[in-house]
Amino acid sequence: MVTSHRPWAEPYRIKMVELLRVTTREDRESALREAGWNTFLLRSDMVAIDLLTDSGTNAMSDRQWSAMMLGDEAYAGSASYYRLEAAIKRRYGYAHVVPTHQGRGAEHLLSHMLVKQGDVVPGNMYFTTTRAHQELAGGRFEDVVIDEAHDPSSEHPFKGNVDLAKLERLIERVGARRIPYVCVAATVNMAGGQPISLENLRAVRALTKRHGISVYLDATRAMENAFFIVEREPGQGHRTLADVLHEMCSLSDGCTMSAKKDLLVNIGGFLALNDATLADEARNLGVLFEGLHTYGGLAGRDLEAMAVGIEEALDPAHMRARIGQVRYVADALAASGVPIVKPTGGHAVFLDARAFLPHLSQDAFPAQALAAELYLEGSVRSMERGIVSAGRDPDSGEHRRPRLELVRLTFPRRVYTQAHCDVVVDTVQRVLARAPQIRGLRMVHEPRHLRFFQARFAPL
Ligand code: PLI
Repeated sequence: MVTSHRPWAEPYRIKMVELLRVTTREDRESALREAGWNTFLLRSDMVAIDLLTDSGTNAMSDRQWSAMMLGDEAYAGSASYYRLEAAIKRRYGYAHVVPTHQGRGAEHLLSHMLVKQGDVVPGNMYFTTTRAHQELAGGRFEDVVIDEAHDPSSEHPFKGNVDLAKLERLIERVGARRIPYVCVAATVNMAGGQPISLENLRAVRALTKRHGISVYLDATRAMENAFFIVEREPGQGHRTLADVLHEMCSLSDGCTMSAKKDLLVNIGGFLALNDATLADEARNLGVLFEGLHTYGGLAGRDLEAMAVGIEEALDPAHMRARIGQVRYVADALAASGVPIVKPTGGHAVFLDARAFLPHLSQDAFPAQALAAELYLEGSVRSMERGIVSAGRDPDSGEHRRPRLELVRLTFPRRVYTQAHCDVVVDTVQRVLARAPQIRGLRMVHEPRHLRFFQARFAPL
């Protein structure tokens, strides 16, 4: 803690700044038109406060930047790989580490190895790239998260928990042989960055073990999940983040990881596993899709930055400030009557677009329209997490219709100041004040894969 009188303050000071461009409303109207009302298609130099994602948008420390100078750029056997491997083994505890260019690289390797045509992969709510790779490998995702996760007003402290009865019924229905593994995300991004409890993770492990089913963790924001366990779970308050993280990983057979989140870097990921045969296969497949197993599509310097990031991210002062900033914005919004997902998760504040724009049906893409309005109003970039992100059902071809129709304000780590946060709150409040006048959108271009990234819209 920086001072003893506050729960948190940024445990760093700023050594270099990146200047922002000031735009007019006319500039933003024309930028949004060019972007087809999709915030993913905006040029970032037209955005002042970029809350699109916390992925790869973190500010690295002076220690990470200096570690990059030690990057060993050897094609094979890079010393940087061995330093990263040691850091991952120490903190995550898995036996084998295969670096990948980012999280979806690890998801690709895992799905390719384990998912066969007709398989079912249960998970605590879907994530876009994770499910896409399961489907690409011939599998089908089945949601086994607790019902509270789909209810933005539920204050359940662990909305990322797996519904054990749903999982058990699924195993009975399709048979354990059709389930290559259970995919457990910590935290659950699409539910609002909601954590899973240690107790639930232990129960998932026990249940799947009885049926001989593996568990793979999506550890992308597992350190943030560990923070919530220490903060909220009975009997866990005395433990360190590192200790809890280690136990979470010990309850799985491996993990996929997007280091672009928890690990405070701009690029990187890994697949970690305990099974030696599977690890050999992953290293081999990695050569095809990522790069040799000691660099995985990354530069040696990227591996160094990740290794340092692991230790910095486990510092409790870092995590208090990180989660504290997200809560600061969420609490200010909630206090002024803005409908948000509760409780506030780790990486983002999620606006409930259905409640924000009750006059728009889901076919008018309310969350997409709200994200566009936030940009027009205050040069704040956010992301749709609703019907557009959910995509189409591969069997019926119809839109999937998630109950959650959300706009995500995602906070990059160590990037924005409290004044920026105040601008965000002010922007959302202004849009809320004119919400009844906001019109919906229609989709005029729909890409086949992960459509939310590149879809284009026009006002109704
Ligand atoms: O963007 P990648 O390929 O490094 O990672 C994919 C990925 C996997 N799991 C989870 C929980 C994620 O949140 C995730 C990526 N998330 C992004 C890009 C986001 O904006 O949330």
